[in-house]
Amino acid sequence: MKFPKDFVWGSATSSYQIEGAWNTDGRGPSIWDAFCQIPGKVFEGDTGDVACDHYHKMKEDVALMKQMGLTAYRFSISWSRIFPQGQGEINEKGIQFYSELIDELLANDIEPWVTLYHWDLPLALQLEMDGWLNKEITDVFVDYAQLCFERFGDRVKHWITFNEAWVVAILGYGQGVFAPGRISNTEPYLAGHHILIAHAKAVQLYRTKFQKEQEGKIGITNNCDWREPLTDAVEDQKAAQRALEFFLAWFADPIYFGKYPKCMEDRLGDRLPKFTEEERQMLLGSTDFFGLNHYTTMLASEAKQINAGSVYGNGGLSEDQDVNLALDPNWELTEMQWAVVPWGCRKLLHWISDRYDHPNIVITENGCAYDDQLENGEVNDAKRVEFFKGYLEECAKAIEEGVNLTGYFAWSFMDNFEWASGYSKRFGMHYVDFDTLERTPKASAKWFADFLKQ
Ligand code: GBH
Repeated sequence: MKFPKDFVWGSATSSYQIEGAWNTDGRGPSIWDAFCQIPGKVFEGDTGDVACDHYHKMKEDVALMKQMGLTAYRFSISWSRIFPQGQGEINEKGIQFYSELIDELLANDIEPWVTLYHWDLPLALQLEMDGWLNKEITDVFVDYAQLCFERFGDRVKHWITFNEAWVVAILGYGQGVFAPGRISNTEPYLAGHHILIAHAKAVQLYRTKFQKEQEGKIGITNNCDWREPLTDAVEDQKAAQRALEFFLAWFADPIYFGKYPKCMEDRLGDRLPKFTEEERQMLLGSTDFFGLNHYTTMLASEAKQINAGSVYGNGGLSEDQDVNLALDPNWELTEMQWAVVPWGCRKLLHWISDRYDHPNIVITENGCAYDDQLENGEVNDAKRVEFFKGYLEECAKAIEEGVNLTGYFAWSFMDNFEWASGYSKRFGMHYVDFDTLERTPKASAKWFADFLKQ
């Protein structure tokens, strides 16, 4: 496997999934703190109250990163830790935590890649202004972003505004399986629209007030699973293309082309909001890199009849696309029941490269969940090692074929709170005992460390 010399190698986490300390040192609640309290929403009633207690074990965790030879670490900031009410009063102790984390990383030669929003909206903003449904939140987000640029931008050179707008919109406002738990077939498009505008405004602020002096880069991360046509039939090929546009082009086209994909406009009509000319201009080119989270692949076909309520589909919103999704029975499944299909990753990288004219792509998440067991102080997660090998091989091939892929972050650094699945799914390269909170490097962490040494 060949990778360029300056390729960025890292691992990723997010605030609510690892920090714990949910009400420590003045942190305000987020929509996930509230969502976890609703019986039935999270597997076995788990919460992020303690999670990996990274808030208190930060130095230990950075030492483990160093031990692995990571040169980059992607984490997210808990908005309500620094603005307990989402806006207004600043919590200096929250600022201090992230400031110390950044210093600790830099002291260990690890580049911080900071995500501003990984789903944990301050609860106050949900209650007071309906979260992402209200356009005014775009300015509140910009104030939060500004504080982060001011306080951390001297040391942070890579910013990601939003993690996976698709998940926020579809799972949070469409299917209601993630916070804030809304169920609707109009709200996802409105929430997604406001996230895009908030992103564009924050980038504009960074570029006009900070970028020159701080010399950092700013972008957005979107997620996309690959969609392979079920058959060679033209209608299935079109269905797969449509599925990718509803998934990824929804959020990438406005940034690269200044508009939503035509198939979304045609099918959604008035449910798809419109950008003003000013917003369009602000969105165009508003990213310095193409952040991509990629996990799996499905087969797509023209839906003559939608598999109502199928788990395989973009939820109740699949009707908007008329696409049926299925799995090839030969594919191996992870503990999330997501198929392991390394070549899907390469196809997706090419699809992005072709559609958006060879952008600089950074895989900001890729990984898998397995039911890892601690045996005699060791965790042999051989399947995860195979997964990384397979996906990285396809990444290397894509680079050889001309794709401008410049970085890769493994999800995740350690086992953590897997949202609605609670602690039942292990994604980490470090095993976490959630009773003692002790960390143990798995075989995959050692494999990754060896791989990075070559
Ligand atoms: C990421 O999202 C998140 O950023 C991260 O916080 C999370 O811990 C990690 O993934 C693991 O879940 O259910 O078969 O239809 C992942 C986005 C979108 C990827 C939905 C898989 C569903 C496949 N996911 N997709 S299926």
